Amino acid sequence: RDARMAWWRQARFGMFIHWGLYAVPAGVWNGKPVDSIGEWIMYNAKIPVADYKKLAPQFNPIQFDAHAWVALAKAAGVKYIVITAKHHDGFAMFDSKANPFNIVDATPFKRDPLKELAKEAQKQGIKLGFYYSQDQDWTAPGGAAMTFDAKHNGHWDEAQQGSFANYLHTKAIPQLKELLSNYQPSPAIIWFDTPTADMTPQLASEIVALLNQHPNLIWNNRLGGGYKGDTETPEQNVPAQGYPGRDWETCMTINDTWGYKSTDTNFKSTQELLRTLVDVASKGGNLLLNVGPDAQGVIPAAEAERLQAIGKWLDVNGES
Ligand code: FUL
Repeated sequence: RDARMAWWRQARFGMFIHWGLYAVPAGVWNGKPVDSIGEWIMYNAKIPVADYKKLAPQFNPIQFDAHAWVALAKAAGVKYIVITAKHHDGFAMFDSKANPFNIVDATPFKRDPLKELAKEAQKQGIKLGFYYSQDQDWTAPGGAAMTFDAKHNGHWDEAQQGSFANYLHTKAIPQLKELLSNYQPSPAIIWFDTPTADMTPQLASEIVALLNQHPNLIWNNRLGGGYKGDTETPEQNVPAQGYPGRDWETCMTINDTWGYKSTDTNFKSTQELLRTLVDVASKGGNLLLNVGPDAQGVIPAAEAERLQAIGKWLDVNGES
């Protein structure tokens, strides 16, 4: 385990990328701004599955440039990138044979950004990990939803009804297999998220059996089913004492959203971000700092500028 975690412990700084179909509405639905984080727009606006799926033909991020994204990450001084392969909306940002609701089959773009990023990451010498929402999937029958409002088990559309086990067996596990075997090099990290009670220990153990076939893989504490994973994942905060005896990584947004929102310009200053990075590092953790590229495939300038400024500071004051 120590050998497996060695690079990660030294890394200290990573770049999170939340990119998906939600970048198309960018926080606005039917002409009205939708409150809260951009990648939750389907949930917060209770968008029917069929309507949400209509976003796919509109998604054509022709300005996406894997080389530029990885070069920005390098300039920022991060040692790894974690990108959303599939968020809670169920849309796969990769070439998936397991499910047609993906960027290659359902959009005019037809390219696999994860493949392009894997190649660039290898070329430029940086690790790449995939975020995968294994539990919540709002467009797959049986995919879970959070139950803040308890109504229909958190769902709002008949099309979401179904068996969670069936969803796992027909979509989540097959897609995880694709992510673990179709990329060169294979991902360094799988970043799970928002486990619900649907993820029983038995079902989670099926995923763990798959993960165990990849001995160098690092995965976080959000699988569910009682599994602790390799890393603690405080969100939008730095724990006062860190996590003695555990590896941990604070994930944080630069503004207030993870997925792109056209109206969110509440960017933290470079100074504040640097203080957070130093605070995290001094307590023995990693900082996974998020950017939310837009529907054209561009990382917002205000975010890119801050990353570059952090990298400049690290060049002068950092260890490496
Ligand atoms: C949360 C998710 O629900 C957010 O959308 C985001 O991905 C964040 C990193 O984790 O729990």
